[in-house]
Amino acid sequence: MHQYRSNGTPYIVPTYLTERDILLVVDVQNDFLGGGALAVPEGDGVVPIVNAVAACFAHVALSQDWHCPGHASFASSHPGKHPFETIALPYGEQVLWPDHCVQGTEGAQFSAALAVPRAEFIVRKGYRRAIDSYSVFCEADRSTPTGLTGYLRERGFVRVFLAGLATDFCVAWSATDARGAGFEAFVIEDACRAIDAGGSLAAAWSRMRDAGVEQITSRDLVA
Ligand code: VGL
Ligand code: ZN
Repeated sequence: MHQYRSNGTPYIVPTYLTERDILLVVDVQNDFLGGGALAVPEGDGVVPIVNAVAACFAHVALSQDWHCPGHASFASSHPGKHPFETIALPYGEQVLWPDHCVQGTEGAQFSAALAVPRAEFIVRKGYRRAIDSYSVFCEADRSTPTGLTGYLRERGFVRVFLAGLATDFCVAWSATDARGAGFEAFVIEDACRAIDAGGSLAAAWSRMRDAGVEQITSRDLVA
């Protein structure tokens, strides 16, 4: 079945899910939720939607932002720098963040309200001190793989559906990298929330559309 985006171009609605589809739940961790160190506006709103959508999938994987203390993406690691400023790192420009998702901390744990007990795989990322990783597939140096591509290929998945936080960073980078790795990619828009700093959300959707990422909603999946 075809439906049409607001600009008139068609996209294919996944009317049914198969054994070759996997839901990738991106970074639904306490630090990105209300009261967290890097709370995404209205981030908590994704949790019930993710829970409902996950029930439709035979296969679910989770990602977990998992930084070491003193990580290069933390403003606190760069004297005189403040969160949301940028800095030049060897691999390019890096946005600096408040300390967040530090390994083993409560902030790095998945939300207690996330109810996806069937998740089969957890990908951790951003654990190398000198390299950030928005993408669940490939770190910010654009060459260090997380291993997820190999996992998904070995399991025979064809379509990757993405939900979680944040739309304009980890979800967007993961979705475009999923396309680059040869998967079909669908972002479930209402199951995501954005940081949206300096136009980052519009820029992310533009990059995703250029990469062939499909934009759907949970209503396309949940009857
Ligand atoms: C994220 C900023 C820093 C995300 C992770 O999950 O979108 N954003 N680390
Ligand atoms: Zn991070």
